[in-house]
Amino acid sequence: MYVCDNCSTVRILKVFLVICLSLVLLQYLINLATYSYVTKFLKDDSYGSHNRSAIGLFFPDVSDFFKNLQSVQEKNVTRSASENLTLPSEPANMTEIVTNIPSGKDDIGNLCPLVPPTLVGALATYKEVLSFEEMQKKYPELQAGGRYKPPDCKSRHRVAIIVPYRNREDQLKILLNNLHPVLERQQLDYAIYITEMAMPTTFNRAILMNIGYTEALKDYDFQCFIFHDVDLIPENDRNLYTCPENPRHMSVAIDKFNYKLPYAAIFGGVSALTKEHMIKVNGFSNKYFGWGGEDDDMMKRIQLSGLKLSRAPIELARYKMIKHGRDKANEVNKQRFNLLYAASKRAKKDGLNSLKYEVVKKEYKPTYTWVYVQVNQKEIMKS
Ligand code: UDH
Ligand code: MN
Repeated sequence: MYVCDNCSTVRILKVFLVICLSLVLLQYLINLATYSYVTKFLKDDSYGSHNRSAIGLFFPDVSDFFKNLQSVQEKNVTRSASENLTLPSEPANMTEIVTNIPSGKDDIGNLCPLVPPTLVGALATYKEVLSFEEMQKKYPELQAGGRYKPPDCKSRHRVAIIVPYRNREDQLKILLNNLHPVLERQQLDYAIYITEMAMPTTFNRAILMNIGYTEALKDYDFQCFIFHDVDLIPENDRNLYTCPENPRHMSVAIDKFNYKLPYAAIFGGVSALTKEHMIKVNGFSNKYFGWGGEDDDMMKRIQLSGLKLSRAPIELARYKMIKHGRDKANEVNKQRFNLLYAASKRAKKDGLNSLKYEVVKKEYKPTYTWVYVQVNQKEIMKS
């Protein structure tokens, strides 16, 4: 009978081999599951399909998938001359920076300079919460509704800042106190709109941005719209609140995300679109009730309509996010992946052209315009 002298070593080797094979199999299954989830999410998305071929058939590597996604994404990013501008010596390319030169020959001579002369660059942000009365005293140059125009020249940019809002009064006060001086130094013809929705409806950031856009246009011929989270405080006034040729993502570097983009295709936080862009993409989807997805949906609309993504330069586009937890009426939207999956199909009929809401109050307060609305979630989700 054959006697094995090395039986224990062979047994150990066998066990080792079985463990290795199981680990490889497990990793394969996990990758496969994650991969099918990610591709489902990007199914009707051009860079999704573009990258599928780059992935190995048997061991799909999800991290490679994301790397490829990012590189394709970056090719789509345009940096305009104005966005790379170093101040004050290098004047920007006029066609890029100008949101809209006011019409009429008389105005041309008195246009504000291409590069606002009083910008200071990196800012120390104000953390204290001033009362609205204190703010009114601090910014007496503001007109009703939080409106401003440079006193000595004709602004090149008519900009509405739209802030979707609910139950964050201290954050709102901090934002206003930081934003007004920046926008004034940028010599903008601007107003700040705070759009709020009545309880108990689940919060819907995107519909509030569509409503802000619509209500601002009823007041003035704004050309450029900056959609702005209430908790993001700009750290550099050279991050211009203007609209370039393509939709621009502005909150590129946020302290909460270690001043890096959390993912390549992000469009949330602060973003800039012209009136023409908004019409072309049919605004935001109205159907995202709860947290998440609405900015990714807009990203799809931008791609779909042939526009490119422009990003503000990372050195300037720096923001502090005021610390906050998850709000009760803004629970994570569990429907968001289903909505995103069909985003391209919905874009033409769900947006500005299907927007329904009721204005409960519209008040031109000393430091901002307040638009308080009621929306009908059931009706919106049905249509
Ligand atoms: N908001 C309110 N009140 C609420 C909920 C939201 O005012 O109860 C507004 C506010 O402007 C806020 C914005 O909606 O800044 C976004 O909500 P959030 O600050 O709770 O979102 P969060 O900071 O998201 O978690 C940051 C972007 C994460 C990546 C985007 C994923 N697609
Ligand atoms: Mn936030």
